[in-house]
Amino acid sequence: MTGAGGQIGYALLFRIAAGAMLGTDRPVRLRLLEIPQGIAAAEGTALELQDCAFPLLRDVEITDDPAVAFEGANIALLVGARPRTAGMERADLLAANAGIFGPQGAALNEAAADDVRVVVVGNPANTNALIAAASAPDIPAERFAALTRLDHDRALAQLAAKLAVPVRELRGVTIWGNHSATQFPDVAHATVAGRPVLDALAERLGGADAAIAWLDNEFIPRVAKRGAEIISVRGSSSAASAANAAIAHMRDSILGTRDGWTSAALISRGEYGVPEGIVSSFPVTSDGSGYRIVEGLDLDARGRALRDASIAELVAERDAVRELGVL
Ligand code: NAX
Repeated sequence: MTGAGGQIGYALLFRIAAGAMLGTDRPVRLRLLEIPQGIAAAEGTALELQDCAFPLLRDVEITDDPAVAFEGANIALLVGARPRTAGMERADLLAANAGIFGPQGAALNEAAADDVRVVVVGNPANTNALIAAASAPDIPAERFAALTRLDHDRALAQLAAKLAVPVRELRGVTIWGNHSATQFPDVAHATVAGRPVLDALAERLGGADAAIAWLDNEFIPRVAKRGAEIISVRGSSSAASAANAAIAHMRDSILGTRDGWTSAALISRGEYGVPEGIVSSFPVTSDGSGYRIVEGLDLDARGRALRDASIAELVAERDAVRELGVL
């Protein structure tokens, strides 16, 4: 795990060590990668991990060397990233993160286990995942994902609240596109207790037009901008919910998805007309061997337009990174 001294790291490590990601029968060895300024925070977390006396936790190693961190790694959680600071242009942000995710991808390529699975949490997550995958030519590209499970879970929670149903009754929600405010949370195929969500919303809100208006004016912007809402209320960005989503992403990749599909950002091979080579969020399932894109869903004109706006942003990020000579 990279960025282990940060706030998501603090929310992630204890749950992983307790067995929340791989099950309570699988021992865990943690390798924590930090930059030199973050090492002390990671060391403090390691002391607390020790004090929990987790039965599954075999070993914690802290390093600032990616080659050491990724040696033999089966799972890589790439959380640490360079945040946007005042006055920083998008190109600067992409360049700074390319300087992190390029070398980390190369180190994974050299050192990780043959079965390594990688999820990128650090933002801009989709393009960071693209850079890491491009820097790891020997690792199949489908083993790299960017985290959009938090967006997926936010969408489920908003729908469940509106319909006054338990989250477990919902299926078939999809996040398309970028992990950013342009993402498209799509409920066109979603069901609640087996019935179309659109019908249930229309019934509850007084008609199909009212349902579409709620989706367009409240649901989509609320989910897409939930990160900013958390920052404004909490004073800092999502940490425990992001950690929970990273655990759910990896758990479902390894143990398999149940209850239909979830969302993750994977490298497009042209599915749904998404340009090849872009890391976009899609509907995905896993039988335990890793995520695969669910194909064959219809997207209506409205859905396609919303999704295409996010894809355009991803293409622009990819092009900006190409201009930097990174890809
Ligand atoms: P923090 O700033 O608390 O922690 C980040 C840690 O990463 C720091 O300890 C820093 O020293 C370390 N780091 C920086 N560069 C590194 C490198 N090259 N190698 C190893 N470690 C390095 O941020 P936190 O709140 O933990 O968020 C981490 C990342 O997650 C951010 O990029 C954030 O934007 C992103 N998020 C992504 C989400 C998603 O759903 N994909 C949601 C939550 C979060 O916003």
